Amino acid sequence: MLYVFIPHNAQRQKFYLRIGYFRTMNVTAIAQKLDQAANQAQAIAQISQEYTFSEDQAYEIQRLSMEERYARGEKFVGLKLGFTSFAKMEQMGVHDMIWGRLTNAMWLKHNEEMDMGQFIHPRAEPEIAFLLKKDIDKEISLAEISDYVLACAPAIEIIDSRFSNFKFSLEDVIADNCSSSGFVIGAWQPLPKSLNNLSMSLLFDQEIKEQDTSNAILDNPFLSICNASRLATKYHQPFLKGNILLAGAATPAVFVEKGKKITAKVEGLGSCSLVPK
Ligand code: OOG
Ligand code: MG
Repeated sequence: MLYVFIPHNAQRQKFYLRIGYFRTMNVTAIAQKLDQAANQAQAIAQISQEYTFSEDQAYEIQRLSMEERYARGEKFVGLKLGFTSFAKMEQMGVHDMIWGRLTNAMWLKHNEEMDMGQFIHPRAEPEIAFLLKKDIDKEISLAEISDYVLACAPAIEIIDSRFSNFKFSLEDVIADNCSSSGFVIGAWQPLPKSLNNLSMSLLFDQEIKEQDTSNAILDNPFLSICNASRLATKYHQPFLKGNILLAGAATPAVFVEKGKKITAKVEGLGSCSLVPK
């Protein structure tokens, strides 16, 4: 006769939790799950609730989840940085710069209608975008920026964490391609000598929801290009002529409201808008 001890519920839960820590993670399966969550606009539980995993593993999950998008025909168009301002780090409780990949399917047109049904709990951020005029294959310095960057523009990023309640660890959000889900870029402007001390604001209809200066982005938005060049090189991500970069939000992100036109304004660069429907 074999007796099997089945602990009562609470103990059993703890037991499985402990096994979870040692379970080997199937990065491809997790990447597919995240991709599906994004594609179907259905939130999922944080990966970190089930597994302990490293930043490098998180970037590998991100890379694999992008493969799913590319297989459906989406094209890589550039990079984004996240948590380049203290306002964003404080809002999300995450204190390290992160980077993600943008595709053509995320790129909305100025004044385009944004279908709320395609998002879980979208938030908007005021950003600055850059356009490359030359392939970047090394870490570049501030002095080299005008050799590599053609133009800049005001931008809105729409982030939409695939995790319930927009809650995540650093590794979770990296694996989730840094919550990337949409963006709009205003008219390209020639690169000024400095992008410091420019007022940046996010409006819903006429109401200013958030405002700060461009210095909130790494003290100097041009540093986002240096950082993106370093990260793209480190992770062997091609970052080429014609690609774009979103430098990271200058202010906390704001939940999008149906019917309220979103506008980002950057002093001297103009504005761009989206209409959530
Ligand atoms: C992560 C993305 C952060 C930014 O501009 O700082 C980001 C998130 O907050 O969900 O895009
Ligand atoms: Mg952003």
